[in-house]
Amino acid sequence: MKKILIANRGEIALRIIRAAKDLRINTVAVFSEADEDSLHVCFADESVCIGKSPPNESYLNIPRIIAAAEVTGADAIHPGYGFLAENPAFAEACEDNNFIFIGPPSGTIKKMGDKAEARKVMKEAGVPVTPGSDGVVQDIKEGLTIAEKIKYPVIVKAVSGGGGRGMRIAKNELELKAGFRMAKSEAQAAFGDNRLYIEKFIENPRHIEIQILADSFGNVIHLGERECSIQRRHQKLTEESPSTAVDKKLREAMGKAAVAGTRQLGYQSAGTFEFLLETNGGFYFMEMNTRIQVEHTVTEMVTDIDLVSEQIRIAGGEPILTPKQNQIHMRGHSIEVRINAEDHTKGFTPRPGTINALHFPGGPGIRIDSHIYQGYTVPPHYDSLLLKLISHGTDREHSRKRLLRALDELVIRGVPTTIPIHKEILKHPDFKEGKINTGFIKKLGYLP
Ligand code: MV4
Repeated sequence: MKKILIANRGEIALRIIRAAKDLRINTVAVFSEADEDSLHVCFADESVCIGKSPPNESYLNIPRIIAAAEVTGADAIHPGYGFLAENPAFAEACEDNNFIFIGPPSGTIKKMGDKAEARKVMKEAGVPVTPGSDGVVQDIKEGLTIAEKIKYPVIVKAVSGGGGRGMRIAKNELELKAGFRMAKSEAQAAFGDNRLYIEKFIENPRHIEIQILADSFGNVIHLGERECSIQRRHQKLTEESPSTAVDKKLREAMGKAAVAGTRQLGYQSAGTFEFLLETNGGFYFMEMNTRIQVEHTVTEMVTDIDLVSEQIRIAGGEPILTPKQNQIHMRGHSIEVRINAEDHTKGFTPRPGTINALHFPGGPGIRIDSHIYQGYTVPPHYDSLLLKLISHGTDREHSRKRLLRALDELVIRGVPTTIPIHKEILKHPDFKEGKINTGFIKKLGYLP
């Protein structure tokens, strides 16, 4: 592999360029008209404008990206996260045009995109799944039968959903009848696929995910967990590794399940298993993410493994640098906060604008992944992530204090940011004690 085209923008485009530089691989940036003055264009060896600002005309436009790879002579394409990262048609287009897709085989993306199929594959691998339907639920009559068997509350989910879209909770028959119909029409409108499935609804779970790496030599390892329970509207705000809810025994059980699922699927690349963790310690497979994730950084901090570099190596046919599970050690504790240009007092509304003053914190145990600079204008067309601030310390309290110190040093003027809410979260007595679940942000009172 000599030249990678990065089919993305923002901080993740920079992250990929950095990994490529460390591996002595050349880079091509693609950009929209809105991103002409962005750092990923500056830092890449070459760049190509692929269209106007709306994502459909640029970062989501498969033919333009393939054409940019052809004219620049790239031999591989990294999709980053979001945009085309989990679009099987894009991975297939790369494969068909003889570009290495830096991610898993397109067939595995397709399989995990079908959430009913994903459940089936994981069940076959012995991964615990929530009680629920065997695949698609054809009609409400079948739905009612299943719900009676697994007992209410249940949750109706769209087969093509994920990330929280197209779900309905039902506490009884009446709610299920209404919820089933609404979920069906919502799923049809959102995904052009009205197929549904049903699961037992787990109340106030934690969202815990396991990072895996799998190469073409049959090496499959897990890199421990990330605690991602602090979310609003299915968008994560704070992530950490390790989780206060996971001990060595549970980590081994969840890791073993993730490795078994990875092998069953024939998956190769970096990937993530999302689990729901019950208060009693039971865990259930929810979804598999076939991309590099925003929060991969906390795993990098505690394992000292460069996940993007591993992703590139694996796609290039090389083995994982640390291919054996007993070589993986988690050291200390890492916390990440996502700082967005938005007004958290107005329901987290995005507020694009120009950054007219900027100061980044530093010092021991602090990492910043960001594409912003003084004078940078946050465009309105894409998500409003400004920077990821990540701390590392010997233990959770050390990491928490370092992150608060860094948040106090951080100055961003010109756009409102989520800095204040992060300070509030980190100082909250429940957070300090590690007493968090997916209801945490609602409890703070910022959401309806
Ligand atoms: C669930 C659940 C409870 N029980 N499934 C939300 C995102 C999507 N991946 C699935 N989600 C959930 N699925 C069962 N059987 C609760 C959620 C859920 C959730 C999960 C993780 C983090 C935050 C959440 C917020 C609301 C609901």
